[in-house]
Amino acid sequence: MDFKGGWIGKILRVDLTSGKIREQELDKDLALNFIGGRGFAIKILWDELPRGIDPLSPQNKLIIATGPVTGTLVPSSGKIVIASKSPLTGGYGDGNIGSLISAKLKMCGYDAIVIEGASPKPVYLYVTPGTVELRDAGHLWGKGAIDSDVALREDYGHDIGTLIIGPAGENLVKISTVISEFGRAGGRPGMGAVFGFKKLKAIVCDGWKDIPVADIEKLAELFREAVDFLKKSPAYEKWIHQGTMMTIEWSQEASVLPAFNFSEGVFDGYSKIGGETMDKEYKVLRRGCLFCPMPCGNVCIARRGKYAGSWGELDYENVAMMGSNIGVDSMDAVVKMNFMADQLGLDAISTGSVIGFAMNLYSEGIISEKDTGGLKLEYGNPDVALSLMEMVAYRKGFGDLLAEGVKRVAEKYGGRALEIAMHVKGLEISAYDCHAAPGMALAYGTSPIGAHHKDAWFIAWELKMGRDLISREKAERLIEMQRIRGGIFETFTVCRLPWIELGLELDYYVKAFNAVTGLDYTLEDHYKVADRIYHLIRAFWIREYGGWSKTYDYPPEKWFKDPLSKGPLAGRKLDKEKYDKLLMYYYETRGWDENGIPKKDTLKSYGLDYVIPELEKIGVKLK
Ligand code: PTT
Ligand code: SF4
Repeated sequence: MDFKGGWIGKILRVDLTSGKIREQELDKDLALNFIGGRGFAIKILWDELPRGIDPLSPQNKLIIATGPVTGTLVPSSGKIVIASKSPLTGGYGDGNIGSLISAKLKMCGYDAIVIEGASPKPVYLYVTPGTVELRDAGHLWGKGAIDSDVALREDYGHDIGTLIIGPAGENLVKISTVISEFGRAGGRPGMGAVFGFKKLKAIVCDGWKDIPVADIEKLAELFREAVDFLKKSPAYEKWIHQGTMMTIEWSQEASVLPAFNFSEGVFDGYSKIGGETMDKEYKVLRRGCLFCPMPCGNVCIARRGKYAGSWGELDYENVAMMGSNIGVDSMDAVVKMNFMADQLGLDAISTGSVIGFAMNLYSEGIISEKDTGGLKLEYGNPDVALSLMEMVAYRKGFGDLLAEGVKRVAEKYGGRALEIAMHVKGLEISAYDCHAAPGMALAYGTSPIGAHHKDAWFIAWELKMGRDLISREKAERLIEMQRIRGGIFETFTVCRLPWIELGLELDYYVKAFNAVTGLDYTLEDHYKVADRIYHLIRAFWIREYGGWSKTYDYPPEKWFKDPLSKGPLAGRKLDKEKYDKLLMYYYETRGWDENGIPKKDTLKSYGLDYVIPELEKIGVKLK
């Protein structure tokens, strides 16, 4: 198909086993019905992955996908999706990273890369317009992700786009992620380990070709309007000073700041690790992704004590999970841990969760020094946390078990350990406590990759609607949010923060999409694409799991069983009957049955008829 703009029209296929590289035309239907990013990823994985393959085997595929708007004059359009069958969850997994590689890949002439097979020796993929090569990565293997990025830039110059793994990915740690540009991370559900199994240390893209745009005058006009709007936003100044870090104070106020492995929603030392303290005492540099007029990267330097001199780029999730969630109230220590997570290529959220979980097991006497190799896993000790991070990344001693993620650790100990393991479908929960937030718990429960706030940071909308409200409207609002965040932003692929934080209207994105592509899509059309993607991702999980039960969409037992003991909401916990009610409203609105399986009519009305025989073939009963 001739695309008027946005899409380049080509997918790069790389087989690491044979070393064969080929180009494939981008299918028109794929572009029009799945748009890009996550949409491309799920359709390719659904079509091409045989059921039941081991995610850490040559049969798994890695999809690196941009969208039509990526790298164009749309604010904050420097994002790219990394997706695969997840070794952590066994289901669909993806992450979205802000990195120059997003635009650079398109400037090399490709919308996406599909990586198959596994290389016999460490390699990296080097792409420019006219060159696609697998190059020896022997000198990088074993190096930290940040050090490897420096080494690659010494060879190829500063303007390259990179995706890199650290030792954690190389060692097949299931909570490993992919790193770029010294402080960007994406691919929480073990995407680092998928790179590692394939012996793919990095992808480097250095393109210079134009990205076609259907109506450049219109797009430029829209860009000017958007930048003007964002800069005039009353929230702009605070945002560029603190970015997501302002959420520490907000979460404390709302009693959703995770503390002590999600036992509490408030933390006494919150201000020491908060956005205000960071801005006044630690931040040394503001940095941003491509074409971002509201840069939120908080590069910080540790000032005091033994961690002084360490640096790291701080975001709310990292600080909450490696701070309050493990009882640490030192910003200096959190900066150090953040650096270590990036260097080792560990996902900071899952790392904070697995360490908090180990500390919780220790505090409840489920494990002791006998299990940990002598380490006393007391909350609040950053040295212990840093030791554990190394042990996890290199799979040493007790770290080898933690490297498997919270779910598998819990399965080893059983009983109470299963109740206090904070994950959904195997993905560790990101940083919002839900003892008194059933709607946010539902957002985690129904997120298409396991417990992550990416698809629905529903907590803010929920507080406006009322924490205790259990209604169909709440489930409908959640789905609306999933359509926007998990659909529009993950397919376009652009950063959602201008919309959610500074209020850039959705209508703007619809107009920008049309100016870039020359199409005439409405918001409803994009919602339909988003729903199609949700149904297909759900079908992927069902196919892998061999069926479905509503319990797979439940949040952890801890939130139902152990009430909060501190703060204004002390005594509160989730109620299972009420959660079930919300979940049923959710299923009904989505057109899924009472077990969470999409109905035949639903699949047909989204053009997903081909899913029906695939699921029936494995004995799934569709209504
Ligand atoms: C994302 C997850 C997040 S979400 C954070 S902080 W956040 C953590 N960051 C990590 C990190 O850093 N180092 C590390 N070793 N591990 C980390 N794990 C955690 O990873 C991110 C911003 C942020 S900061 C958010 S919310 C938004 N996410 C977006 C998204 O998902 N989609 C989209 N279209 N736009 C988004 N904009 C924002 O981007 P995962 P980034 Mg990331 C150091 O991908 O797997 O979803 O993990 O992308 O480039 O780092 O920017 O309070
Ligand atoms: Fe990147 Fe932050 Fe800008 Fe989003 S708002 S594009 S995460 S710098």
